[in-house]
Amino acid sequence: MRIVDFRSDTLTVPTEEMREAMYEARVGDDVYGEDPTVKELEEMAAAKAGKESALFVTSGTMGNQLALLSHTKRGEEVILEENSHIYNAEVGGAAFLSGLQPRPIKGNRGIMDLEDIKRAIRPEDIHFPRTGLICIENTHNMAGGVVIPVYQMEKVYSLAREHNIPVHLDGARIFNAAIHIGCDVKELTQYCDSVMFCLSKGLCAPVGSILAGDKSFVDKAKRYRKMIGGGMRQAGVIAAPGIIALEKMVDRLEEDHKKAFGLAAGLSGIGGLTLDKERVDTNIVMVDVRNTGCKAHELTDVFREKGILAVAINERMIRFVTHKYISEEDVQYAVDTIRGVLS
Ligand code: TLP
Repeated sequence: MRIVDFRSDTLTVPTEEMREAMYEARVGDDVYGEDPTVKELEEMAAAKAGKESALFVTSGTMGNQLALLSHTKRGEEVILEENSHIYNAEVGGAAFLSGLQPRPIKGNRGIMDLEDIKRAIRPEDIHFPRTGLICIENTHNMAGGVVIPVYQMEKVYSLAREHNIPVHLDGARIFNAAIHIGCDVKELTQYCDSVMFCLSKGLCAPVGSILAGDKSFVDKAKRYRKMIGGGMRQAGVIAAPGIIALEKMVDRLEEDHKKAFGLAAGLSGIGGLTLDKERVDTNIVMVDVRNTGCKAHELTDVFREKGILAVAINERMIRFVTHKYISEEDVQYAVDTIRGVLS
């Protein structure tokens, strides 16, 4: 059976070139700071993000959690969007690891209103926790791959600066955002103190993410990485495909966006499915299935039987993510199959 797997861009496997680079990678013990390939990746990643320094970490979750640990003190509050990955999908790590109290704000398609952020920043009072950090997610996953515009990033950053609060950017898919805007990724990352981005999603590396910021921040994060067991030895073998990811896989994200627009256009013509195809910014398509009379997971179960894999994110929404290993023909096949199921 033909399988088209839209569950996530994390499903991308390394390319042949990446596998060769893994085989040939020069390695050393990275805990001793002696792995040349990791160093090369970290230097390249810092330069791309326009930051002084960068750290190679095992996952996006680890990168975000190290950022929380490094920016804040226990008992502080972290302002974040209520559907953000850090708040919902990192196993409560903010509370468990950093001792933080989350202060979620309801966003509009993932975008937090500046006035809401202002109101959430705690004034000095013996009763209140201090606001230790503001997090932004760009692109916003659960809002449907929405791109947070540069001006919004700038506004949040200048507000945070007025209050001496650092800003962390969960940029798991920040290159998708930059490609959508048509800007260099630095235009976005200039408005944060730290950024995490993933090499293992649309960029196809098998593993790993980057956490970037100024040197003192990254030095701190490196100690925490060691503490939580993320100090890696001959990590050059997994850093090597990361270098190819940054060098060669960023521009092709545009293709994933085109496939997502195609998918959205196709699905929006099917009775019972609700989505605004104009609102698909990047490689994620969220479809509301309420009007089919079925629950999202019931539909994903039926789709699966037909070889179309997607994720039910709640009772009424299904998420489709496009990536390198889904072709335009696969998209058409999926649309036709889903139309067949629903008719
Ligand atoms: N997202 C995954 C799942 O965890 C939901 C996916 O399939 O989209 N920030 C954002 C915005 C993310 O979307 C993700 C992963 C992460 C952080 C965490 O990255 P990993 O999976 O490498 O820990």
